[in-house]
Parts: sequence; C-alpha cells; structure tokens
Amino acid sequence: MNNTLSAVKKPLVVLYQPRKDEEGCVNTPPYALLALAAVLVDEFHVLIFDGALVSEPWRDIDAVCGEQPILAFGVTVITGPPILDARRFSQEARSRYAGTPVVWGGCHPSIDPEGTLRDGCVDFVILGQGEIPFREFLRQRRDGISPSNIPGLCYITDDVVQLTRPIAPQKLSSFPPRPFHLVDLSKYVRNINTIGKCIVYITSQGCPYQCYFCSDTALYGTHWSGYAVEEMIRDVRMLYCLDISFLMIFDNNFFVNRMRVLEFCRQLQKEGLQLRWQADICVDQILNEFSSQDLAEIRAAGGEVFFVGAESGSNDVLELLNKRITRDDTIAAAQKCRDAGIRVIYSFMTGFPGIYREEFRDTITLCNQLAQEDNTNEIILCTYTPYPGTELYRQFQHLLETPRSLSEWGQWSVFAVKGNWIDSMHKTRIRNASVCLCAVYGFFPWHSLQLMASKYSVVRLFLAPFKAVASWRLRHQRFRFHIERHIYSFVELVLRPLFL
Ligand code: B12
Ligand code: SF4
Repeated sequence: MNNTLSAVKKPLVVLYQPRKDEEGCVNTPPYALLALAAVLVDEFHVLIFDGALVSEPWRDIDAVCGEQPILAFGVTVITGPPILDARRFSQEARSRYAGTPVVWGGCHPSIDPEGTLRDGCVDFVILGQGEIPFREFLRQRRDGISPSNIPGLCYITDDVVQLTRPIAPQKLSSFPPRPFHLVDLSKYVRNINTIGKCIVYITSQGCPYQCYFCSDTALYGTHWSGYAVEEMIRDVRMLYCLDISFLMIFDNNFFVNRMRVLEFCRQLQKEGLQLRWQADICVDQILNEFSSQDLAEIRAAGGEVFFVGAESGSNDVLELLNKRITRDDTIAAAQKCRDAGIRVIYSFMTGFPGIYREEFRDTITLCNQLAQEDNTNEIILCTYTPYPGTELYRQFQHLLETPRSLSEWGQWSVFAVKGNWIDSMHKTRIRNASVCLCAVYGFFPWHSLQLMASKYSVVRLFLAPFKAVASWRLRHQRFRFHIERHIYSFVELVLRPLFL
C-alpha cells in the first residue's frame, strides 16, 4: 500500500469494492475497479480498497490519504448484501469528505438508478460500462466543471432524477491493460483441497445469449467483448507467479469467440504455463461451436473443468428461461465433455413460480442421471431467485414482495428470498434433494466426508447406510421426512475435526 501520498501530484480517486457479507462467498480481485483504473491511471492517482480484505477500510484510507483532498469516491455494487456495506462506506465517505462526490456503478445501480439515488447516500450513478463516462466525469470535476452531458450519468437535481442513456459498450481491447499493481493479488489466492491454489480471473464482458433470468442481459444486452489473447497471456503469466495451480475464469461466457479460446490454449502451452483452469460455457456452444478436436485442445491446455448452466431438466422451464436448449442437449453435451476428459460442474435452478412441483421432478431426474453417468461431475442445485432488471423478474413481480429501498435490496439474496411462492413442504424437499445428491455423489460440501471415507474404513462403514438411503430417495424422489439428514450433519460435525 502506498504511504507516501504527500508526493502525489495527480488528483486522488478512491475506489471501493464492498464486502459480500455472505457465508461461502468467494473473494475476487476487484476486476470492475481495475477495469476503471486502466483508463484513469495516466491522469489520476487511483487507490483501490476492498472491504472483504480489511475490517476497517477507513483506517487504511486515512492512513494512506492523510490530509490529501479526494476528487471522488467510486463504488462497485451488485444486488444483495454488498449493498449494505456499500451504503455504510458511502455514508461515511460523505460525512468525512463533505463535497467529495460518491459515485456508484455496476449491476445494481445500473438496473435501479432511481432507487439508488433516492436513498440519499449516493451522489451519482453511472450506468453500464463505466470506463469512458467515469473518466469524463472525473475530468470535468478536476477542471471545476459541474458534470453534465455524460452518457450514462444519473443524478438528482431539484428532487428530479436525471437519467441518461448508457454509453454503447466499447471493445475491451480498446482500453489499456488493467493496472494489477494497484491491488495485492496474493490476498485473493485460495487453497481449495480439491483443486489446489487458485485465483479468480476475468477475460471478457457481456454475453450474446439472452437468458431471461440473467442480469447480464439487463446490463449489456447481447454485447460481448473480450481482452486480446496477448493481454490474457500477460495476465496469466503474472498470476502464475503467485504460485497458483488453478485459474477460475469467471467470465459470463468465456467461449464466445472460438478462435480466441483456441489461441489462448495454444499460447498457454507455448509459454509452458502449466495451469489447470475452469470457465463457463453453454450447452449449445459445447454441441455446436466446439468440435471434439477443439475440446481435446482445450483439455490439453489445462481446461479441466467446464461450468455449465444446465438450469433445468424440464423442457418447459428451459423454454421459459429462453435457454435455447433441451434436456437431451444437456445429456449430449455431457457425453461430449466426458469423451474429451473434461469434468463438468452443472448449475441447476428449481422452484419456478406456478410449476415448481412438476419441474422439480424432471430436474432431479436429470441431476441424478448426469451424476450417475460420470461421477467426476458435480451438481449445484439452487432455488431460483429473481434478479431485478431481468425478463423473469418482470414476469414474476406480482408474486414477490419487492424491496422498496436500497437497504431492502441489500437483503435480496439467494439465501433470503428462497422462493417466497413455494410451499414450505416443497422447500424442505428441495433442501433434502440437494443433501441427497451431495451424500450419494460426494459433492461440495460433503466431499470432505467422502475424503475421510477413502482414508478410514470406520467412516466408510458409517456412511454406507446413509448413502444407500439417499440413493433410494433420489431414485424414487422421496424427500419428505428426511430424518437421517440431521444425524448425518451432526456426525459430520463431530468427524471432521477428528479425521481431517
Ligand atoms: C466476481 C463476481 C462476483 C463476486 C463479487 C463481485 C463484486 N463486485 O463484489 C462474488 C463471487 C462474490 C459474486 C457473488 C454473487 N454474484 Co456475482 N458476479 C461476479 C462476476 C463473475 C464478475 C463481475 C466483474 O468483476 N466483471 C468484470 C467487470 C469489468 O465488469 P462489470 O462488473 O460489469 O463492471 C463494469 C460496469 O458494471 C461498470 N462498473 C462496475 N462498477 C463500477 C463502479 C463505478 C464507480 C463505475 C463508474 C462503474 C462501474 O464499469 C465496469 C467496467 O466496464 C459477474 C459476472 C461477470 N462476468 O461480469 C457476476 C454477477 C455480477 N454476479 C451476479 C450474481 C447474481 C451474484 C450472486 C447473487 C450469485 C449467487 N447465486 O450467489 C452472488 C451474490 C453475492 C452477494 N453476497 O450478494 C450477477 C449480478 C446480479 C445483480 N443484479 O447485481 C452477475 C452479473 C452474474 C450474472 N450474469 O447474472 N459475484
Ligand atoms: S448464457 Fe449465462 S451469462 Fe449468458 S445470458 Fe445466459 S445465463 Fe447469462
């Protein structure tokens, strides 16, 4: 962290990534802030702080900034718990630095600029891709001009919210490289027992698909753009120096440009970067855009895991979601990945209003089938949560108790919403089905028990009857009165410290 700010000549800009405040949330480098910083660092002195890494961000900010004036605060915000920390931070910023504007950008303020501004802790919102408009905003502030005529800039004057249209997203390759030296990347390295030391990396923005549940469409429509391969390789070389063995590529859709992906793979090999990696891909892309030969190349270059939003085993739901695939496509894609030796993490959602009983059966059947066919695969089963700005949110809005304030949006999380439209017995069924899948196939977080079972026969013996019952439940879809789940959880609690 820079502690010699007295020597700084450029105007100071403080960027903040709020803490997630949710159990199990991954700490990711602040990629949105790094993207902004890329176009700012020539003209401004940019400091990035991450609420997930420090318990008292203001202590660090005070220590670094001292008495220096700050031109603006920029905060990146997604819907859910990060809003709560973003609000705290912004309120504090305004009370400590009266007159310094607080600007919010990112998914949530872009989707609900009016609600964000009316909350009263934010001065400006910038919609959509932020690089160009934020730089223009800062230039105008620096030059003593009251910011105006900036595409995507929203604010309140005379109690009227001034909304403007966002800028058309620019190609990422037109921006300078992200200034990674502004953050301590080593703090984002995690050690996961199944994959080793890893870090999250992002290589693109947007997605050309238009799934009706996905926030990305609300932000970027069908626009997609990715960093050039040379830049990706430069980044990966730098991340490699952090002694990582696995790269979690968290793009919305990494595989949009086939040539870019294959070139990336070739360059990884040419450079001798022996990393394993995972990335998001669609069923449709596996089937229609990447040949078996392509998948083999990807695998050879360390592409070990695909994250696939299979979403549902019901063709009706897949249509409702505008997924443009059928359940048979998912099975065919699974076969193609298996042939290429690529492990797949499938993400499923269940609990759609009005049809949740019917779709649940089909989804569990498909989950079970995929897991049975390849026991290296993994399944994540979530309860559907409507996100603002999406087509499905609009469709289901009448069934929801919609948040009325920014802080209520801060409560809007997968864990809190949990399908308010679903009867409580069915909620129990969903939870139990998820536990059964984990118990039978050893998915996260139950893989630790499987690990113990492979080492100790006493654990194996203990697990056997539970696995047998869970397997019966999955086959017959009987998830009510799941009493053994409680014993299972209790014993896991006791065994874990003893054996791991
Ligand atoms: C990293 C990430 C996370 C991180 C946290 C990120 C953070 N900022 O705090 C983690 C892993 C914790 C996470 C969790 C979740 N996430 Co998430 N996540 C992402 C992901 C993969 C990358 C975000 C990113 O950095 N992108 C790269 C940057 C460059 O693009 P960008 O974010 O769009 O930023 C640009 C603009 O938005 C704008 N901008 C952004 N910030 C700012 C700030 C200022 C001041 C300005 C001017 C402009 C600006 O300019 C940027 C540069 O162009 C996105 C998907 C994606 N690939 O984008 C989903 C995404 C943001 N997540 C999403 C969701 C739904 C979730 C979860 C609810 C998922 C879940 N089921 O659990 C949880 C919620 C966590 C919680 N506690 O609430 C949704 C957003 C929903 C919403 N309405 O906000 C996204 C878009 C995925 C999707 N396609 O639906 N996520
Ligand atoms: S493919 Fe993924 S990122 Fe793209 S629109 Fe669908 S859910 Fe969103």
